[in-house]
Amino acid sequence: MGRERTAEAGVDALLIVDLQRDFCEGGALAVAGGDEVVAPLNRLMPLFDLVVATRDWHPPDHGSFVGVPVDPALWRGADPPGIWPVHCVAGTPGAELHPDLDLGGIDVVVDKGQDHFSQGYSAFDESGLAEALRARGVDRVWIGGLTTDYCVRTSALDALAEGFDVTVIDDAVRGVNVRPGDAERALAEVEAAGARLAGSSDVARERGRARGAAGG
Ligand code: VGL
Ligand code: ZN
Repeated sequence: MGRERTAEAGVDALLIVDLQRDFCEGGALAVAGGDEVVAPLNRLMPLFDLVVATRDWHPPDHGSFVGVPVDPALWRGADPPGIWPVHCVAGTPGAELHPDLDLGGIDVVVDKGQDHFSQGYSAFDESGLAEALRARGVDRVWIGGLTTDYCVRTSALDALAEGFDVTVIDDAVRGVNVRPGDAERALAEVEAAGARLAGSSDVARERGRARGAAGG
């Protein structure tokens, strides 16, 4: 069965958030252990009906970058502009998906963060992703990637708000931790908002059973 499952059956999607060079070792906004999420996510990809990868995909003068002047009246979102080093500039090596990520396992790549006047953290912000997932019959979303306290957090909260059943794969995410504990607090927050937290081994076991039962 697998990929031709229809809307009534419920399609399960894996959402890999911003697993890009700039968030990994040697990158412009590297987070501790960023590279470590590649292996578990590669292992999980074949167990899902649909795999979506997002890319933070900023213009070179994005308002989130340090030193870029932004009219505060035009800026949207809770975090102020100008707080991040230049990162994930569209088309540059730093914006590429991690070189060890199994690109062949990814069905759809969604670029976000192009709007000059917002952080663009969420995979669901003006990207059409919720509609695209619903059009494919997706009702459950598993989320991994980078970073726990920003794009994973915001994407998980928005996925819940869009009505998806959400699981965050808690050993397949890593945080920036601008303040110590931010990543942990972000996971607690998404859990309190209705997401499930699960480790990648447990997810793999569950998924194996689900596919076995579906004959896929
Ligand atoms: C992100 C900081 C700035 C993320 C993106 O992908 O979590 N964090 N831009
Ligand atoms: Zn960004």
